[in-house]
Amino acid sequence: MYAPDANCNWWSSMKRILITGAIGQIGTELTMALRQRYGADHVIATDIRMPADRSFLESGPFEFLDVLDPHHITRVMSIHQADTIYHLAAILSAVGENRPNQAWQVNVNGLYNVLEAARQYHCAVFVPSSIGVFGNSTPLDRTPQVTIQRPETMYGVTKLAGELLCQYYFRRFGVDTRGVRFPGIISYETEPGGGTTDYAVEIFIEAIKHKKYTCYLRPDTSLDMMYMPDAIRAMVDLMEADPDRLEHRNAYNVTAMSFTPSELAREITQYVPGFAIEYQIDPVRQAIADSWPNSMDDSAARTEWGWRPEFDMRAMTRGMLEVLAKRHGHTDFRLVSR
Ligand code: AKB
Repeated sequence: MYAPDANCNWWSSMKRILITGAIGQIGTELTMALRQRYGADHVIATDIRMPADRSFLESGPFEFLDVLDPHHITRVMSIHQADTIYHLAAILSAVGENRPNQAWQVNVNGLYNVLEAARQYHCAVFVPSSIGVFGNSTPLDRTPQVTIQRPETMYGVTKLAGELLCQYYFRRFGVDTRGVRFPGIISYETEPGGGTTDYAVEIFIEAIKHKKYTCYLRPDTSLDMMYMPDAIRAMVDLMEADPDRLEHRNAYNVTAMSFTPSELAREITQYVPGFAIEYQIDPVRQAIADSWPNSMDDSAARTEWGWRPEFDMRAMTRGMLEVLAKRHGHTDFRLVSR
């Protein structure tokens, strides 16, 4: 967990952070991490759904908030006097292809409402972008920080529009906007919903439950990925970074590992003997994955705010399986130490 540190005490005594989309895959864990770091009362979790988990609800303030309603955003912000927003409410890539209109509404109009509120209330804003901002005309190996961005999905179009909108609010109005281009995020707490990289979470759950998994991507599809503890650290470190050093603030390439479904399956087999993967390709998600980088160059993030991932595929696989095995009551689960 991302613990409090002595240097942030003065800062946390002032900070009031609002998180949108707090019940989603990233939001659930970010909320708990920020509450631990800055104090429970300083972190206001919001979503359009009520949390199913009681302990989440009891861990600090929660507000129902629809980012499509601008007055609702400003009301909640003024009640809680927020000075920082982590804006996580978004529609992911596969759902976005099914519901392009909703993806535009939430990912662009929702972000616009949040940026407007941030301008009025002098808030800093973190917005996650994605590997989805790249497309087939982008160099897909060691994808540079600054390169061709012609995404072919509605998700990519909205995320790229989001990067530009954030940069516009920074330059035009001085809103302290910052963001990263996240790869697939792997976590055991809350499942992702509607993404192209979701297989890298599903595979662990199915390996523990049934020792087999049917993957919707080809075995040789290489994509960037990141374990949740690194993703949380990326967000917090970027928001605490010295603003004078941030040249590419909207948004930084960040990655931790890059692998294919067959490489991940081989790694899981080291811990779950007999695990079997088969493939039933979903043409929509395969086309999306094919248009995304095989691996990104994240040197700008490393240079400008000290980004360093801690988990590679091996450490992440072990962490995922240890927790999920325990959760599903596999006391005899064979964890082979290597
Ligand atoms: C998705 O697959 O849509 C997301 C992403 C990479 O932005 N996980």
